[in-house]
Amino acid sequence: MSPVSADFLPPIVLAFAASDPTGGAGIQADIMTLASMGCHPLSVITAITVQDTAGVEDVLPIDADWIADQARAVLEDVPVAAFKLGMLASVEAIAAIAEIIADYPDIPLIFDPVLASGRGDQFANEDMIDAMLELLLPQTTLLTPNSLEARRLALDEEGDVDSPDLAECARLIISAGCEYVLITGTHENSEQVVNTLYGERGVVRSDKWQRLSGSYHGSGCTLASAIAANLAHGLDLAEAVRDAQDYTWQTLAAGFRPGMGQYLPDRFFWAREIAQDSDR
Ligand code: PXL
Repeated sequence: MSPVSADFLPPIVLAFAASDPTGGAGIQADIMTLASMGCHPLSVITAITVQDTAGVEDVLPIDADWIADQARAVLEDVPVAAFKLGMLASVEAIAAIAEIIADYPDIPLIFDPVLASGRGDQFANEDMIDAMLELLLPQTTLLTPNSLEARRLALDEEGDVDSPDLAECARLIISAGCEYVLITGTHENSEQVVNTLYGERGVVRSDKWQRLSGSYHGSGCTLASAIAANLAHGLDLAEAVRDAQDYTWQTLAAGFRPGMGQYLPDRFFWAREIAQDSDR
């Protein structure tokens, strides 16, 4: 007997991101998070990286036409409830993706602006940042920078970066065209991690989380994908952000260290809890 009817469809999320062979970040993180949260992931690869759990050695950007072809093929076939953007490795890729998502203005877009890894590997140059601001921000429902990325994306009227204050960064980022920005506080020198969601009228919600002692790879990808999953399930934006932080914190608390470098989030922590319970 099948518990699901023949026409059942899980909510479907299309993620554009780069391959991370460690399974910590990138498209692998998106796929695991979306699947763990009951969504079906569509995945468009934007770049291939060479890395281990300690750092990135190389990045091969995928040709922009190939990115566009991957996306168009699935979009013409399958209904999508949310878009999620991760690492975009060239100006041409950013332009191609911006053109595609412009054809789907009603689909929410969660954009994690991956400018560098948590370990300091740089992924975006100034031209790419300009292209993100000009072509993608105006189409973004929610941008999810960490505080370092927020400071690089917050350009004042002269186009200069000069604000250390995160509320001011949020104001400048929203004036570049996105609806909401969630600035994560892992890199700030605070006892707890404070993540703040801003909208056009200022702070929407601010959540504090116990700071975990390990160094983690893939937390930002996990958080942005979890928000996309929640929006695809129909949650409103503030609730999607709150629940996704809770999920992400649990993946980190259950994190494991498979190699010599960073810890990886366990996106399936709940399945292991169930398996343990049934072994008892
Ligand atoms: O965590 C950001 C990130 C996203 N995507 C890929 C990465 C990283 C960080 O290293 O490698 C592919």
